[in-house]
Amino acid sequence: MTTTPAPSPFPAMTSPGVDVVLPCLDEAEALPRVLARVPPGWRALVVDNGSTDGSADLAHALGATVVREERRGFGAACHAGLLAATADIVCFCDCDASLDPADLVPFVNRIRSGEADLVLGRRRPQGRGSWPPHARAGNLALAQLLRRRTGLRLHDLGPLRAARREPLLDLGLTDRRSGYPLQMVVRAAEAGWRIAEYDVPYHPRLGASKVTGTWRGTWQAVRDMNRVLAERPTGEGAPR
Ligand SMILES: Nc1nc2c(ncn2[C@@H]2O[C@H](COP(=O)(O)OP(=O)(O)OP(=O)(O)O)[C@@H](O)[C@H]2O)c(=O)[nH]1
Ligand SMILES: [Mg+2]
Repeated sequence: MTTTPAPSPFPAMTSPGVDVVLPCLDEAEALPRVLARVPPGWRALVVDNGSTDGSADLAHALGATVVREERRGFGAACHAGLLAATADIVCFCDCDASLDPADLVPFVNRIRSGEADLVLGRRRPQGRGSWPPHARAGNLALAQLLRRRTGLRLHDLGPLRAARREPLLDLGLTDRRSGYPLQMVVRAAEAGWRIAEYDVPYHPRLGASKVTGTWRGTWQAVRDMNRVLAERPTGEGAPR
């Protein structure tokens, strides 16, 4: 960074901890690898979304805090984790080993230093199969629509991210499916948050694909995202 950042518009932080929300639907294969990569001292909050493969018990046995969310949906799981979090800084990371929770360390440093209010990981595919072409193209188109709507120049709307808990709650996010990450960015941008992007490696997931690798999942995600982009600005999330 070469410029002096504007001061954070939010109140000073009170707790030094970090909670990492890990939405989880049948990710027993990936959980050991993911949890082993959570930085020391941070709390892993695995939000079990009705798994039938023993993910919840495994996460508990591996030392994670397990939150149960019966309502299906990526957003439902992420939001349950946000509500269960208590640390000043909350991170989000998929639980399929496609992303590395350790990559969140610089994100958190940037939030903590007050240089950014929301930090997003720009996914950089590693090897074949980590990010199918249709998903990559869809994501790029979405980033362009986002630019038109908010003026934000982002390359990705990836799930690896960090922000402060209370301001995040103040955004009043309502989407509980695939539109959740997009709604977070749209509302944060409209509330004047400083949003930063970091390159992060993106690996082929462990376990069976549920969204990106299936037509049904992709179609539903596109519909959810379009609904978010059609929303009128709410005025929520502005600094108190
Ligand atoms: N799809 C989906 N994922 C959920 C749900 N609840 C929690 N998750 C978790 O959310 C994270 C992201 O979902 P993924 O299935 O990896 O979605 P994706 O990365 O777009 O696509 P694939 O990796 O190809 O399946 C994973 O850790 C899932 O286990 C849910 O109801 N639906
Ligand atoms: Mg995935």
